[in-house]
Amino acid sequence: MLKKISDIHIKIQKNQALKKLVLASASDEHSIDAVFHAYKKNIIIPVLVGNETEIKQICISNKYDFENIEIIHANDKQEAVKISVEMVRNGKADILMKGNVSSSILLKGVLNKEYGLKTEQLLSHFAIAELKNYHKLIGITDVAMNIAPDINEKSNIVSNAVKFLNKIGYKKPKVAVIAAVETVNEKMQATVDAAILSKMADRKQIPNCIIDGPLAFDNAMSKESAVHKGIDSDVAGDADILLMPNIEAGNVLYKSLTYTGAKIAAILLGASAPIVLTSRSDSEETKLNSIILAAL
Ligand code: COD
Repeated sequence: MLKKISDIHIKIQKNQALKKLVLASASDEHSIDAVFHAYKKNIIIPVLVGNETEIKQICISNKYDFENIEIIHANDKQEAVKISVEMVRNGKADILMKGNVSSSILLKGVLNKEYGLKTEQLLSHFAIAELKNYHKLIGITDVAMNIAPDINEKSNIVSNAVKFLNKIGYKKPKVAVIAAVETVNEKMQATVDAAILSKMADRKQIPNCIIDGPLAFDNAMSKESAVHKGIDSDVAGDADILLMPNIEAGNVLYKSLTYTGAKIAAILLGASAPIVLTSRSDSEETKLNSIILAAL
């Protein structure tokens, strides 16, 4: 069980071969900062793709030695995404990272049938956060890719998150399916979906995890709050993953946490390679944490 974002840093130091990371549309100071920090920590070797003049200017003004760094010029953001995605697809890089480009342009490149990184799995976004008042890291999904997932997509989003946590050592992560209330109300689809997902986990249709829901955010995060409402649940107050009902709820939660002091890392799961997909406004620290999570 990981308690702090720094636990991810420790984990990576133990078992890591150097990965090549390609930064798509690299003319972004926070992203370049994060990439150079990860480079100095011996976690990745960067390739910077985008407007060469702008990239070099950022490196010079931040005193980064780019002499040995591969910089590939692209005429615009779409071209930068295409070059970067193709590099990963062709095995010339291990990790794709979003730079100064919108999520939807990057994701369209990732989903491109000819040169993209699509697999048979659904792609989904997974963030992991260290909060002041919670006893361990909490995963949050999907806050940035799937807009209004149906029950099938929600089940795939949970599976992606569970498989990832299984891979890094969690045997049976606890998943709280978030809704506005903790009882099933047929007028609130999120509560109906939550009940179905819980039963799917009971029947091992979604294996290697414990799922409970619907749970409101308060009883997912606080045992006391759950007990107060008479909810008897192994997940309440001890969740490892929050499955959010849709992108709006997820994104608002993600940004509320980011802007009120949470430490966060975020990646895209389900593609043929890990993808660092942070918000352009995220801090250099969040981007560095996300690179480390992707490399892990
Ligand atoms: N996983 C796998 N395949 C997918 C996924 C997915 N999550 N989403 C779409 N596809 C496939 C479809 O099956 C289809 O074959 C092809 O991709 C195109 O599907 P469309 O037409 O639904 O895709 P687009 O290009 O219109 O939209 C896909 C986006 C990911 C761009 C879209 O869902 C989107 O804009 N998501 C939100 C991104 C965003 O703005 N985030 C902001 C928060 S930072």
